[in-house]
Amino acid sequence: MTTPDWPSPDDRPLESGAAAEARMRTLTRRSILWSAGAIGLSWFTIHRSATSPIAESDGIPGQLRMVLKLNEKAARGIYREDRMSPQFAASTAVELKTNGGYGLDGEIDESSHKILVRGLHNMSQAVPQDGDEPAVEITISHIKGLKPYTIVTEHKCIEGWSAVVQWKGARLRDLIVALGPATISGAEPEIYKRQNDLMPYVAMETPDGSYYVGLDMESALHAQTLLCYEMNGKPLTTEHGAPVRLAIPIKYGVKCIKRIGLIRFTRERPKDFWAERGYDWYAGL
Ligand SMILES: Nc1nc2c(c(=O)[nH]1)N[C@H]1C(S)=C(S)[C@@H](COP(=O)(O)O)O[C@H]1N2
Ligand SMILES: [Mo]
Repeated sequence: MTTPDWPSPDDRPLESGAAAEARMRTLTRRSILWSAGAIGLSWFTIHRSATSPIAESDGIPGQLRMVLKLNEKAARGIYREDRMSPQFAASTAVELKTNGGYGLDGEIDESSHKILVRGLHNMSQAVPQDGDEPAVEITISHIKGLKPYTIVTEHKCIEGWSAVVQWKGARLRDLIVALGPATISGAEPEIYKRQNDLMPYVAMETPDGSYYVGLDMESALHAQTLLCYEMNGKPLTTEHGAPVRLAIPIKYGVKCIKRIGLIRFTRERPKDFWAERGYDWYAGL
């Protein structure tokens, strides 16, 4: 098996918990200020409309249009792509109960485990698969060879419980940069410069295909989206998704697929186990 070339990972530092929280506070404060401004302007608008004629376009009075624009700006301020899920002190991490065992039957040997990858810009290293289209095969050592990150974040399950957990693993974005996903134009992928040209979705499945998630590319590239091999300072157990699982704290727990066996970059929105059972596909927090 040939090893894909690994360009140097993106070394932009992951924000510290304090820095992330400080920015969350700034964003919150900023949105409160925008909202206060918007409310003030609304009052002014209503007051003015009651007392004076106003220029209208599209049936929307001028000042009201301004208020709508301000509100949109406030909302976008909160949903910036680089917004961070809050991070916590390592001492607050607790044992995560196991939840959801789809796709985890039997034991898996970490050293021989292969993750199949499809939808790359360059598939020349693809290996034939029994009765299936060829795929590039990567191993856990490829993932462990990428720069490791540790984050302490809150895992939130749609069932209504949550727990602070410490995760260690590689950034999915670093793997995406290393592998080079297919592009819409067919040109070489430029992950940071031309994100809009990348396949808009990432699909992941367990080796047996019985659990599967779909991610939007923007969330897959998020700095806190990790391919994890350690939880709370210890190697992952089988029930928690060994040899490698996803931690994606900007989404609900359903997206944290355990025991990843396939990664695929795709133009179509991938199927998603819990979305097929009535939950929100995006599942963002
Ligand atoms: N392969 C697989 N991954 C999965 C699930 C599953 O059933 N199978 N359940 C999901 C759900 S709903 C949650 S809350 C988390 C739970 O992770 P844990 O068992 O490590 O607590 O895993 C997610 N990933
Ligand atoms: Mo969950």
